[in-house]
Amino acid sequence: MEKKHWLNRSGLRIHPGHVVSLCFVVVLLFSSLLTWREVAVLEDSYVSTQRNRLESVSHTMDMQLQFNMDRLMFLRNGVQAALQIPLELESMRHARQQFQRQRQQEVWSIQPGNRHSLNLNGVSDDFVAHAADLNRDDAFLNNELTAALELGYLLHLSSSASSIERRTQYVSRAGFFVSTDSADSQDILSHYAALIAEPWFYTQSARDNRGRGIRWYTEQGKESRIQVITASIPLDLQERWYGVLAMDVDVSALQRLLVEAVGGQREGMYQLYDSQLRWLASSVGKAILSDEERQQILQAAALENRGGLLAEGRYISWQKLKNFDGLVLHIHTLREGIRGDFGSIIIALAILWLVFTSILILSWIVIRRMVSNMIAMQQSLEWRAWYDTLTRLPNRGALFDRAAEAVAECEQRQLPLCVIQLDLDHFKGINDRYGHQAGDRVLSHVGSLIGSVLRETDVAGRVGGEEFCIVLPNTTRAKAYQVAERIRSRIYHKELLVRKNTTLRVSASLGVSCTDESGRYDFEYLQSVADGRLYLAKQNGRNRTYAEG
Ligand code: GH3
Ligand code: MG
Ligand code: MG
Repeated sequence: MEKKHWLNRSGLRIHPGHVVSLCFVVVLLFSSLLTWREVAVLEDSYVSTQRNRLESVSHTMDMQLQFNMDRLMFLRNGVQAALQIPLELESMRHARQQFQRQRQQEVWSIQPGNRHSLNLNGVSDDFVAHAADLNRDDAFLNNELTAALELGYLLHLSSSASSIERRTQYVSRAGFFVSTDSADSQDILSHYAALIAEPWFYTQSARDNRGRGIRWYTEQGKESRIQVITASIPLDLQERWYGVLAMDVDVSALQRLLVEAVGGQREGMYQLYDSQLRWLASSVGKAILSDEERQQILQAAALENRGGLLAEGRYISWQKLKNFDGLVLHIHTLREGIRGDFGSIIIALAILWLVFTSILILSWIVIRRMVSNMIAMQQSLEWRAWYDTLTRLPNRGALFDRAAEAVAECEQRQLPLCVIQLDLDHFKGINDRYGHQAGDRVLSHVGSLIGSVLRETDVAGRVGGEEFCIVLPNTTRAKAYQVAERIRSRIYHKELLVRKNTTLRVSASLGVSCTDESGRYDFEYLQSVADGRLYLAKQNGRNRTYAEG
């Protein structure tokens, strides 16, 4: 009778080893999940720290740029006011007269009478008449000339060496300009022709710039590096486009602004790009964006004002500026990140996870081994409880149990059942002559011989020292006699080597009893009848089978 060693609850068969493994896997999963969550939270806070740093740099830059944008707006509003109500000064009238005298000349220049204003430089009526975007309409010209002179005052008085602007100009569609850079007065014709060919001038028509606000223009110079960027705003009054106010800003000045804004922050590199993601300035070093990163940021910047991406071992966060048509980037390599606080926490977490996982795996191996040892021990104990270790046949208790089951079943189905009792002949003598060990070998040999003769449904067991009992369900007495005889003959004819050069022949006496004699389905009764016949066999010479008497 083999009992299962499985845990058997609510119909589920679960191997204890599997339960242990499952528990360890769950613990490992949970610990990994927790570590992963921790890393994700850390990563979020790392990203937000980087963004906050970038935001503070962008904000500082925006504040600086705001001043210049406000100045451009202030100049535009001033010129608009002057267009509406022009100052009627003697010097203005004089300048207008000068213009009327010179307007046919290829180039002309009007110098106001004092040194507090800037020159008006212009081209001929003929030039204006032949250029597409230009228009010299006398009805508006006087006011515009006066306003441009007033602008000259404003520009002259408000120029500041610390400002980031290199030059501010007003370029009129009526064929003249005012510039804070006096060098522009030297070759008026080619300078003006160049001005009206600039995108920041010709894309400021009402159709091209519907918002009429400030726009930034970056122009790639002859060298690959951009030197100057231009903020320009159209000048309109009563739906008439007079010209364009433009402020050139040196990229080196923006670089200065960026470095000032970055201040003492040493982690990573800050960079300034225009809206097309052309590099303008860096806090340290040069541009290092790959084409792929450039594409990714351009796509994201079309939808968002700020963002970040992890690429090629570095984290890039970016933010659009409010007062400049461009972005500030913060590039932080993972190596720098690892050297920082976040890196050390993540490394500590990874080491913790590794140590924990190793301990877990080690204890899993130990516990699994313990569990399988326990199961093997339990199996062996269970087997020993039901089997005889020498003959490997069921022991007395197991045989009685199984015999009772077989008897009950045959009784229920009214089938014949036979019992054979077997006792080895002169076994004491074998022990005495060849030793106890040889006797044991004989017992083991006889056990396997009996087992080899029986059917699946038959039960054989060792019921005493050298006594065996065999239960044959659904078997008639005649058939049982044949089986008993076969067993007896096999035992007798199979010689056994007990020592070197010494073989031994054993014999057994057998008694057979059967239910078809008395009709009694009672195992103890059947066994006692078989025992009686075994006794007869012993008395009548041994090595024989008795099935009656
Ligand atoms: P008989 O033909 O009348 O049966 O003679 P016998 O010598 O076999 O007599 P009996 O059945 O009384 O003797 C049984 C002997 O079997 C006694 C004991 O020494 C021996 N024996 C019982 N169990 C074991 C065992 O496990 N190992 C060994 N070697 N001998 C055993
Ligand atoms: Mg005996
Ligand atoms: Mg005996």
